[in-house]
Amino acid sequence: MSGGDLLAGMQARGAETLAEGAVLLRGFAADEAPDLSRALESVLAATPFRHMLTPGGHRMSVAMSNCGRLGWVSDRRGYRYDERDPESHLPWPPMPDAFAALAARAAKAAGFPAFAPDCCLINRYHPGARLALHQDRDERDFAQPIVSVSLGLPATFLFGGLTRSEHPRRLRLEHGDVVVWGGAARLVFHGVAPLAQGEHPLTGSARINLTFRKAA
Ligand code: MD3
Ligand code: FE
Repeated sequence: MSGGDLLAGMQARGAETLAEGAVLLRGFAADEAPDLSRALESVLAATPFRHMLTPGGHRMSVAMSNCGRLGWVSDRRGYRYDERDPESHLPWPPMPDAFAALAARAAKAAGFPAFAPDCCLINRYHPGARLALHQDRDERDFAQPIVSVSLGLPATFLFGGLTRSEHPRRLRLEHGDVVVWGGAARLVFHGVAPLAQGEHPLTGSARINLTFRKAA
């Protein structure tokens, strides 16, 4: 994709380029956050948050669930996408229309008009929860972007380079912020610093992050 296409696809207001391929849309989801939260409640009624194990046997501090045709799972056997919730053995709940529509609209605003995610990984952070620096590389096609939506308490997002040794930049992500990670930014190392205490009117003492992926 050319820079011209990227600019043509952007909204006139609110799009900020963090690095080549990484577009921050501040507050993009703020107005619809209550609708997203309601849809999320019905997903979680079917497939509640759980703390997965890393392949090394550590319990993740971030609680996770999924919706869509595929869900990201981790256990002693490794990381992978699976069509079923390993707890219930049932298919993951379908992606709510409001989720899919938001992800497509954000991707389009960042220059990816054809993004159709098949997975939404739902991450819940309580104070102290963190996500160590990692790359997302369990997906089939790295030409597909990842769209992330932040809800509730703010977090310090860590945003490194293509090697683990590159010192990460810190970026505060707030309620309603959406980031589209495509192009050269798709394989950067990233993580989340331990969440600070707080209260948010929509999510209480939690931060929720939705990451939309085209996994298959
Ligand atoms: C940059 N989640 O679920 S969202 C993850 O806030 C994950 O819960 C974080 O990293 C969270 O894998 C960060 C921002 C994000 C998500 C995916 C990315 C940034 C990314 C993939 C590639 C590059
Ligand atoms: Fe990630």
